[in-house]
Amino acid sequence: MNKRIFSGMQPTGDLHIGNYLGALKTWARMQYDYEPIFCIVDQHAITVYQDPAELQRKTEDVAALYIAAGIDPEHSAIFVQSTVPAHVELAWVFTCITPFGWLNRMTQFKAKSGQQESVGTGLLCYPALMAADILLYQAGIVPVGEDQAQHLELTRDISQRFNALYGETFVVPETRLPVVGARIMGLDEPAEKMSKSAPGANHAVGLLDPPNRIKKLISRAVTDSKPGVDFEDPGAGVRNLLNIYQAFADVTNDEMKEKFDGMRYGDFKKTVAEMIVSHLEPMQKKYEELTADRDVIRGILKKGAERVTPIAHATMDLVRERTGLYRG
Ligand code: AQP
Repeated sequence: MNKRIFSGMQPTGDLHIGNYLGALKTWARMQYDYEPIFCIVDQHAITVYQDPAELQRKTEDVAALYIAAGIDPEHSAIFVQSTVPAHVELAWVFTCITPFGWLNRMTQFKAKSGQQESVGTGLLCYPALMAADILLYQAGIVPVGEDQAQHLELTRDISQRFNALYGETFVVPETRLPVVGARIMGLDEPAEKMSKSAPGANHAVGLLDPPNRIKKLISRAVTDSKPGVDFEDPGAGVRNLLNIYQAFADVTNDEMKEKFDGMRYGDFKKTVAEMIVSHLEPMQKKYEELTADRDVIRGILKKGAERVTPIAHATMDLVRERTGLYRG
């Protein structure tokens, strides 16, 4: 089996517990059993306008958060997408073989394009770039949250289409979702997934939020009109808080039922908040240490790019050979 894993996050805002439970936690857990490559996808970020200075800073912040969340830079390659130009080179090739209809039906495109007056073509082509990110490294497994599952299916379709047109070239990657925490919902709106770019002040718990804010956010989270936890039939908001607790605590359904069934909402929310704080506090301490000297982060990102570049070049050589792009 192909042991290489690839995944990435956009430096589009403050990472939240959905990003951690849906992706980062799985990355940290899987890393030593695989050959891991983790990317900060800044070219995806600019499909929606980003303040340039903020984007620079956030790119390094996300790298620091990867490490603070348990990604070991000595073992895992961590790098920034735009520092390896082969990503866009391969993305162009994929754009050329991807039917417009495949891109146009992506739910994330529909949601994000609906929020803007003028929609850049990059937002439509985003999944072709994502396919390039993954296939450039011939990754066999891609650990992501559920919202990315549709894009991963498209990546599989693109790899198969390329292979059918030009001959066996790309690994067809598998999606890996966490068993619990694959889709964390907004605290203020449990029908919508928790998102970095959602506007609500009470929407998400940021990975860098201080304990008092976390307690306040959880105490304000939407529940329902029942007096306490109805474990067999919780409302969407309560189910979300149960999921959050279970994903952090790594406990079974039976243990969850035993602990929470019938618990009054005040006590329930206090317990959930304490669980979040106990996990985020050490992460935040590590993050503070890491960001105190940004040269260290920059060094890690440079080394990461140097590690992955030969793999990217080998794939592009093969793609040039297969497609007939001029090699001189
Ligand atoms: N709510 C979520 N629950 C579980 N997993 C989630 N992920 C995102 N939101 C949740 C996972 O986090 C990784 C990073 O995703 P991304 O940076 O590519 O952005 P996204 O998927 O579009 O997530 P956001 O946080 O909502 O960002 P914006 O607002 O910028 O679009 C992915 O593995 C994703 O599945």
